[in-house]
Amino acid sequence: MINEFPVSPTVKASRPAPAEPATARWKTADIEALFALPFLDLMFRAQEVHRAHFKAGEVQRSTLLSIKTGGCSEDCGYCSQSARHSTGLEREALMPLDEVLEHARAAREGGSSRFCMGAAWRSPKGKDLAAVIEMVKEVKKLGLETCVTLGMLDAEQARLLAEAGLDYYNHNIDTAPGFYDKVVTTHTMQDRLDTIEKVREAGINVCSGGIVGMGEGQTDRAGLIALLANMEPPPESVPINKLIAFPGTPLAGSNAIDPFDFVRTIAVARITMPASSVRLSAGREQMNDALQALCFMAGANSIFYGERLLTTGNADADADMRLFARLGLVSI
Ligand code: SAM
Ligand code: DTB
Ligand code: SF4
Repeated sequence: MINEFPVSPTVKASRPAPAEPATARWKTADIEALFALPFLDLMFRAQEVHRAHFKAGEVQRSTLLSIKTGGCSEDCGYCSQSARHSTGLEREALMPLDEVLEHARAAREGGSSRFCMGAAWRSPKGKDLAAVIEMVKEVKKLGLETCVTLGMLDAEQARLLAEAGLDYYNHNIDTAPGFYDKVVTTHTMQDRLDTIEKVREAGINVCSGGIVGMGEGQTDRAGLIALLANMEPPPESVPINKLIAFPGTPLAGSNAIDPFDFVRTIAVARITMPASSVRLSAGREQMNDALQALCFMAGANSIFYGERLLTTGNADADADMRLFARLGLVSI
């Protein structure tokens, strides 16, 4: 276990944030001011907001499964699954339904309440979407909530997923608008926002968040949170990922984010999106117990649980349950 991260200095945003409408609920500047608060003041405010909206100490668990790994056409700089990076990952076919259900049953037995299926697609093709729809229906029959992340959707695809009873669609905006094209060039932030709008219009809960530690500055982090918090309504679920620097990806050499800046990002998400679940997502395997405890203090009330994320390892499940017991956290 790595106990601490090397600390990178907080850099200035690469570009000025785009102009915000006067009516925006949260101005990037106000969010930057939250980031700039003394750490203990920020944590106190996050706790106040958290306790006004949620039972303190209750944490929801979701289990991830990669149902279609590798060979993706997109060039997202952080991602092990892009066919454009030499990460050594093999392209795999879509997982058969019975195998998916085996994983889902194991997730239910392990105590997860939601099962999230991820596919390395720019967007799903008709035949593939039909297969995923069967997965959603069958996983729901096990009594689990369902979430899928399949890339961009059109309105009809979103409607079909809603009809299948899908509970959540994950589509992260990943970073600030001004930083996005430094990380991804094969699609735009607007493409991401369009999909989120279609998911929302279809009546599916939105799961959208981002990644920190990609070389962005505090203003970029504020821009990411502002975009999420100003959505009408904000996403029901907000995953905050710490970059997993995967060998062979363009971002493999990124300096790790200062762990306190990671905690600050969680706290600012909690304050600006008081009614949303904030998920302490990728990167927990590299975090010690004390840092994770700070993330829960900052208002994280959801985790990915189980031995794997998509292509990388996750924190040990038994160690998670020991940590929950030591901290008096309760799974919901
Ligand atoms: N292809 C779909 C898409 O891009 O939305 C779904 C799968 S994609 C792997 C889902 C999310 O995983 C990304 O939006 C990103 O936030 C997160 N992710 C991918 N690689 C990551 C990494 N190395 N570290 C942290 N988060 C990562
Ligand atoms: C999210 O925000 N994080 C998850 C899930 N949504 C799909 C994915 C994390 C992926 C981490 C790198 C990997 O395992 O490939
Ligand atoms: Fe493809 Fe999604 Fe990875 Fe981007 S993040 S390369 S779209 S799997």
